[in-house]
Amino acid sequence: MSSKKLKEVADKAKKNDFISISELMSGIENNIFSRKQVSEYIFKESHESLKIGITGPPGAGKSSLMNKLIPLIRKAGLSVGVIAIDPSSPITGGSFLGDRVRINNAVNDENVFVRSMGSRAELGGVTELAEDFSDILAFSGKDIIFIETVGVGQSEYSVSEITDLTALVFVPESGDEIQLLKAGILELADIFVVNKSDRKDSNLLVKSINNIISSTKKNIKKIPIFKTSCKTGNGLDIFANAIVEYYNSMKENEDIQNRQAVRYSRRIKTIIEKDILKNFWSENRLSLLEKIDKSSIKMKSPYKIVDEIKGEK
Ligand SMILES: Nc1nc2c(ncn2[C@@H]2O[C@H](COP(=O)(O)OP(=O)(O)OP(=O)(O)O)[C@@H](O)[C@H]2O)c(=O)[nH]1
Ligand SMILES: [Mg+2]
Repeated sequence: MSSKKLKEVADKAKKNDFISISELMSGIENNIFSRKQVSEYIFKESHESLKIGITGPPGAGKSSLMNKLIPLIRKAGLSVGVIAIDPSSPITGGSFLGDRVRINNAVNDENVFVRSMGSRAELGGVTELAEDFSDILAFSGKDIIFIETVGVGQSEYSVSEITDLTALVFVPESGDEIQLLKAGILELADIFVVNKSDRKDSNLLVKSINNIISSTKKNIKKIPIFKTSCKTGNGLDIFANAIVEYYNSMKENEDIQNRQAVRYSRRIKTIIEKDILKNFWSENRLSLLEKIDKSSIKMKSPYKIVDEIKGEK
């Protein structure tokens, strides 16, 4: 794609043109625009947003929560972007959130942009793509950007790497939360949300989360717990106000500033690693790898083959 075309698309995306925002995202996803080129246009102007990871067990109500928070955040005059990483969907690109993801409070609002992503991209690629998408949303002027991921093991870690804050959503009666908390995920949480608080045992859950927090070394007072119900609406305004407050104080929040610096250097490291690998695997080297068959296994140690491949240009 020509850089003239990219400039045109980027200029329009910056003015919040819906189609151009989508075009930039799909362009990166489908290798029509290079990440590097896009980054040159957008990077300097993608630092004003607050990026929040929303993660937790399947069905905890993450999408419902965002759906309810959006109008409240909009009332405070802020715009919203959502990236939902949908592990069950094999489809990447273009698709807007369907019924499954329950975000419909934003259909006619040009200051809300919602994008779902499949997770079929190569390992690590989903996080990288989500990070690029969130930069594009920031560039288009979105103030708050939510990134939803289902908390199944590894994904909490990756979402916390690309966001300013990570909210862990738990529900009473699921039983998963204690396991998750024990597994060290506590270290990643900046905010706890106990959703479905219309159900019984939600106070018990708040209590057990509090117990777990106080039995670890992490500074307890810094992790707030919000009790919400998307069914009755309880607690949603408090949570939404807290998000607006985080946004307003983002520039003075040292934790967030530090986290952004860590993110920046991690990103540089990833780019270097990818670049080196890409340059390494020339056609000739790949063909040596392809020649390996059953007989090679007994003949040569893998180290020997590595030397041979390295010796090739
Ligand atoms: N009772 C009750 N049900 C809720 C609440 N929040 C969400 N739900 C219901 O919980 C189910 C799952 O909600 P989702 O918002 O799709 O949950 P999710 O965490 O985004 O789910 P995945 O993306 O599939 O992991 C839906 O049937 C919602 O209607 C709540 O506060 N109370
Ligand atoms: Mg969801």
